[in-house]
Amino acid sequence: MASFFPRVDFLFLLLFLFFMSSHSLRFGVSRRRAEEKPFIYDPSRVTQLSWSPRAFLYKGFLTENECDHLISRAKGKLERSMVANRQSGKAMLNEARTSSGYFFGKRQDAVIRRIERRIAEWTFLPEENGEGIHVLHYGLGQKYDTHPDYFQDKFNQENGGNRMATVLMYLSNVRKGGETVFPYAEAANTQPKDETYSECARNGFAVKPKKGDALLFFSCHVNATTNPRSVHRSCPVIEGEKWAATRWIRLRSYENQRGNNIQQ
Ligand code: PD2
Ligand code: ZN
Repeated sequence: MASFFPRVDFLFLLLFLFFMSSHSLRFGVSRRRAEEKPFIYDPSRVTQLSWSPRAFLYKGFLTENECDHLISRAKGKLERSMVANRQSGKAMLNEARTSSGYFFGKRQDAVIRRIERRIAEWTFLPEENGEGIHVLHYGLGQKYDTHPDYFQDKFNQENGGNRMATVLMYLSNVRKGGETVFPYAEAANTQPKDETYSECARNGFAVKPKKGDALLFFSCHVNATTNPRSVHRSCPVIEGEKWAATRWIRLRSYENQRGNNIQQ
């Protein structure tokens, strides 16, 4: 009888361990751990789209959960997007841009920190040069007409210099429309397009939004002068809605002396 009790204890311990491991699987602990694995750049997922402007697409750059996290943290805080005035740099309402948006602070939470680090690892551009991630929402018919991401005024370049590159992350799929189009890209009219592209995307190099994908393009040449071929537009959403997030990267360190709330 005396030797029976230790064996019961042992069986109980085994049952306990089994319960704990299935419990953590069920509640996503191991899935969360998997997502926190260090980012390993996978060149097979990156396509070079154009040399002028330099533009690249990374398939599956963000996980589904990361996309949903950015959307849920921005929802409820969105404000109508503004456009910087060319001369004064003042942010103003403009019918050319009808989306709404929300700026996160840099390193605002653990998921955002992880994404900011991943962007620096992919682009080889310093994390400190990045602005806070900006979430954008486009409802039906909403768009952003052709514009550059670089500034033409002096005021918006005081902190960190001009915007040299943009990482645009698509946080949702869009049933129709919502393409990002580069009308003056060197590859503009060689891209084959079928009827799944909207009318707005017919002229220019077009990228269709796909949840998790990230588009990197450079607004400046390697000598830091601005590249007018980098201008682009976001086509009106025709069916569904579009969520995206931008990370604008400056020529120099951008560490928030004036806040991150620059709108263009
Ligand atoms: O939402 C887009 O596709 C997009 C594309 C290019 C947005 C912006 N630029 C922007 O907000 O500057
Ligand atoms: Zn833009």
